[in-house]
Amino acid sequence: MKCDVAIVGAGPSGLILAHLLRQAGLEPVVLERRSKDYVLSRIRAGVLEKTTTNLLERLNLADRMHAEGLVHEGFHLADGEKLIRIDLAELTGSSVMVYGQSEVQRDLIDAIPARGVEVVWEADDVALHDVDSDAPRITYSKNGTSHTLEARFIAGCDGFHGPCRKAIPETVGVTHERVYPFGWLGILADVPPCDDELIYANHANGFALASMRSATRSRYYIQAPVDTNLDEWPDERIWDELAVRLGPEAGGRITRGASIEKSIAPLRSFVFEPMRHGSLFLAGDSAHIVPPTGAKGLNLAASDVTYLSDALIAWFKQGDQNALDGYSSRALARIWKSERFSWYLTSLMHQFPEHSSFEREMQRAELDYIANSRAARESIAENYIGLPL
Ligand code: FAS
Ligand code: PHB
Repeated sequence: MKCDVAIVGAGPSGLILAHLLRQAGLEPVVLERRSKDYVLSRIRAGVLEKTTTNLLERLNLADRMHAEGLVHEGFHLADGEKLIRIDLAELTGSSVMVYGQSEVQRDLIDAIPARGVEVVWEADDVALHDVDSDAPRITYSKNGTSHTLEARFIAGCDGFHGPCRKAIPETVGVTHERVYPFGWLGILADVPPCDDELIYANHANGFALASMRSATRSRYYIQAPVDTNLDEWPDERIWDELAVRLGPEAGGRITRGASIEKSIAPLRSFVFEPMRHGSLFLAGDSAHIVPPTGAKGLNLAASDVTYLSDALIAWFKQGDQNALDGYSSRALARIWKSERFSWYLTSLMHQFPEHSSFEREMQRAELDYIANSRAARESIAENYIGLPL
């Protein structure tokens, strides 16, 4: 089988890229290890920057998002005593969209048949070959039958654990990483949110986040050890802890109910460079990971594939090599600034085992400065809505 661009991974990176290339008349093929239902079942990001919503509008796939998504013009930082509102609208004139990644994936997947996007679900043993040549290929198996997919380019949209980053020789790639000494224990529950906006809380017990998926479905997180045994965290214990960590104002408004999903996710900052090797290009989590504190993961995937699709289309349509040659450095410039913001907010809002009373006082002073400085709030706001492409 032959195609223009072979895309490994049907997460947001892979599917948005596939739709963008197809919209330009190119022939991508997506190879996804999991089933469609499995991909749809994953609970992940919740906040979309204009970077992402603009892409869905460009693809004419934004109708349900505008109908069901929640436009948020602000969010709060909680310091254990009070809420500090970051007024996105007043500080930046912009906003973010609260619309779960699962819903983005559903919109992308539902459009596959009508748009003629080819996706091979449950593709096993994906292996890349000759990526540093002009004729790269991918071998894989499906239902026990072996296949070869020839393509002019390969897009590695296979997330942190996929094979594409590993296809770049260790002598070429450079990795930058910070693993945090804690994770996020998340729950999803069909109860109304405790506030109209998101609340990120710094508390002596640990970080907490009050988020949502709709006016009737809430998403909460608490900082917890990565090796936490979820059996030791029945719902009531999580609700009790959230009530303490979110502070007296918001904690008192929590509506309790049975969790419909409960999971623990590790936190790391990670960047791999370069994001290109020969005919292989990396996009999304295959090249970088951010702690979800800044709500950047999905949105960085969107900016990567904005740059990459523009460059691939320019190559196929005008033979322009420059945009492809500049892809890695252009994407990394935005990635590093988002890595910084995600690291900053994670460092500000979480309790670290190695912190002394001095570092804890630094966090309190930073929060007090933010509460009393428009300039500080404006900096946070412009990063949270997403820096320009
Ligand atoms: P993804 O990981 O989403 O997709 C990669 C795809 O490649 C997957 O479908 C995978 O099955 C497939 N794949 C992997 N190996 C393969 C192989 N060998 N062959 C074929 N296919 C293969 N971001 C936020 O902004 N906010 C959040 O709250 C948030 N929460 C998260 C929680 C968890 C548990 C995780 C893991 C991530 C979270 N993220 C969050 C980040 C997340 O949203 C990512 O940024 C986003 O999914 C990135 O999209 P992709 O780059 O497409 O990678
Ligand atoms: C979520 O709703 O899952 C969410 C929202 C904001 C974040 C992280 C996660 O920063």
